[in-house]
Amino acid sequence: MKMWIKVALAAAAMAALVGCSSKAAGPAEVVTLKVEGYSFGQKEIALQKGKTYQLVLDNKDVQLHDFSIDKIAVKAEHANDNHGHDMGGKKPDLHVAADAGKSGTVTFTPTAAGSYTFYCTVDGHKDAGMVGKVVVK
Ligand SMILES: [Cu+2]
Repeated sequence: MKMWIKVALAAAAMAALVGCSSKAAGPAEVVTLKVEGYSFGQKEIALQKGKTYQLVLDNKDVQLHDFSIDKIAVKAEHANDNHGHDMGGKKPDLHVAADAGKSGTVTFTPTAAGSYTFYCTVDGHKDAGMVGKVVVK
C-alpha cells in the first residue's frame, strides 16, 4: 500500500517537473515545416528577433530535402551542418536536412530583422517550387 503511494507521488512529481522544465528550460518555440513532394507546407514563416526556435523539417516525401537560408544572422549550434549531403556546393548560414520519411531539427535564434529566402538546395528543387520566405520582425 505504502509503495503504491510512493509510486503515485513520484509520478506526480515527475509530471510537475516535466511541466516545469518545458516552460523554464525551453524558450524555444517549435516550428514544424512539412515537406510533401516538391513543396514546403508553408510559404512564409514569421519569426521574432531574439526569440529561439526549434525548426522541425518533417519530410513526408520519398527523397531527401532540406531547408536552407544562404544569408541570415542567427545564433545557433550546428546551424549549417551539412547533414551528410553536399547542399549543391553551397554553405548556407542556416540549414537542416531530412531524409525521406524522417525529420530533421535545427535550433536557432534570429538576431536581425529582415526578409530571407529559404529553399531546398537539392538540385532542381528550388525551381520546382521548394522556396519560401522567412520574415524576422
Ligand atoms: Cu528538396
